[in-house]
Amino acid sequence: MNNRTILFCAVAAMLSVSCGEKPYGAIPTPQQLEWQDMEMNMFCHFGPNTFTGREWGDGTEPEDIFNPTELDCRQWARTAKAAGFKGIIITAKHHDGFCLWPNPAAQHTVAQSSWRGGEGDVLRELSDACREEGLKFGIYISPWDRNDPHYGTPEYNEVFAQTLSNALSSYGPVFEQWFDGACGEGPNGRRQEYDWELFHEAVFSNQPQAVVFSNVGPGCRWVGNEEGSTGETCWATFTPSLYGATHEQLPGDYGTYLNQGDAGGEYWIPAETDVSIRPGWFWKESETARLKSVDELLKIYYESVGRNSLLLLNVPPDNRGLIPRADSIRLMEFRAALDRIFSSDLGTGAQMRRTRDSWTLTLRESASFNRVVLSERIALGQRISEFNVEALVGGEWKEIARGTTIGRKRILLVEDTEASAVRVNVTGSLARPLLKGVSIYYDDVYRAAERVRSGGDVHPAGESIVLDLGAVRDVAGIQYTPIYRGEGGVITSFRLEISDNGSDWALVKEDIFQNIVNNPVRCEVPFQARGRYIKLTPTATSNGESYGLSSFEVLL
Ligand code: FUL
Repeated sequence: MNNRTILFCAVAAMLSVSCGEKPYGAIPTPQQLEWQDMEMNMFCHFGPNTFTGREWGDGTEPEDIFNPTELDCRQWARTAKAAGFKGIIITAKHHDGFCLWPNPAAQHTVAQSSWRGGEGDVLRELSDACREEGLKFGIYISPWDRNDPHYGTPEYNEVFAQTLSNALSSYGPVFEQWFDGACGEGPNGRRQEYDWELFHEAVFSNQPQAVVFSNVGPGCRWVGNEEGSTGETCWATFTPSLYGATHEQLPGDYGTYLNQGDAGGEYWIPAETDVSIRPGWFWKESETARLKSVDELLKIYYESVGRNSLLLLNVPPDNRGLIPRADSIRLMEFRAALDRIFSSDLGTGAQMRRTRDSWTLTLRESASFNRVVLSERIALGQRISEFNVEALVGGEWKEIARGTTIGRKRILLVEDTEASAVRVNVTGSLARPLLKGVSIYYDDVYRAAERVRSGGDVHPAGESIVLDLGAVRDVAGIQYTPIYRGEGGVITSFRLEISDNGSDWALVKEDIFQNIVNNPVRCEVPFQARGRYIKLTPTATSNGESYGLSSFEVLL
């Protein structure tokens, strides 16, 4: 057999696995399939805002403000690799127009700054570092530009296309081109009619394989929020014209439909969930205390990767040009949690049998699990629209979960279950359902937290916070995160009470939050109690007048 025959046999064997099935509806390109399999990428917001503490620079910042004294993109890449990310996307040009590379089409770039004598190039250093670490390299470039004098005139389209061509032809393969849809010009601001055909031509003539992100694709779509949450129903298929969309412009309140996509939609445009590990997108010293916890990151993972989306997690380098130690430690904790949960499939060695639209996994011996992971053969289209999962517990089938879409990966959080078999019944499908895999795991790390006032607030010193869990439940503790936008004092001592009915309270604990004034980070108070309402009453605050509440969470 020569090489070509071996290759032919291998391909024939692979195809026969799909049992002669024909694709249904819109299907992914090979690049989109590969992109979806990346699961988690790292976003790096870096630029003048890193030095001014702003989220949106106005474009008047002097070039010299960009001055990372210890820039080391290899440290970013090593951190990303160790955390399990498969690629890095860098804000090569944010809304302030400053280019992190010497872009000949602009006058507001690293070349005009005194950083490294005008010879520095962040894209060069990061693309090299990604290559060395085996990571893919992606570029964010904002069409909205608050610096470029052409913005708002037809000439800008030409300038922007040159900018794209330059960035995309100078640093090797680019796996994703990220077009930010934001524009905050306001009613009297400049208006730019973007020439998307020209922009796409600039991208694809230089990077034919690139997956293009925008509100409406064509490679992948925004998930519709920046909180890290994909719809429980999430189709990779999407029909932008249903919503009157023109390229990246989507009228009205589009969050929901981006979040869910369309069943049987016209195009394959899977969702990408972008969210920051910190409250803001750019690094700020003051936000180090407000890094997302491992539980919050796991929740984001479950609600993005676990709901048929790719997770793009922003980890912003600081003003030295390094990923801060605290963020890096948090990433490693997150990685360790994922490894602990998902490194052993408790269904290994089980037998899988299909009868009509049900798949039964008979375990070698009964196992305890609380996560069920399903996947659909998406290369042939996304089909399943409704299903349930049953477990064989003590000889009886018991429903443990219900859902709508599956897609590339669906992770179901179920109660702790000890069973000898697991059955997935597809009860709705746009075409013959093709389930690819069923696996089960035990997660002993994640503790779901009910959250009150996630937006934060400042409260008068004596005011209690009450959280209603909706039903009497076992409670494992609370978490208090102080400081809301730097306002208000912090709670230094407290009383915690619990109640079944909201009027008869039992004391759970009276205590102090240790070292909270000097280190106002999230404080955890573990305890075991049962009830429906939890009340936190401050008995003292640092300024005697008020307290800031970033969040109050109950651990279940
Ligand atoms: C938004 C931007 O306005 C933010 O600054 C950030 O870049 C985020 C990823 O996208 O639309």
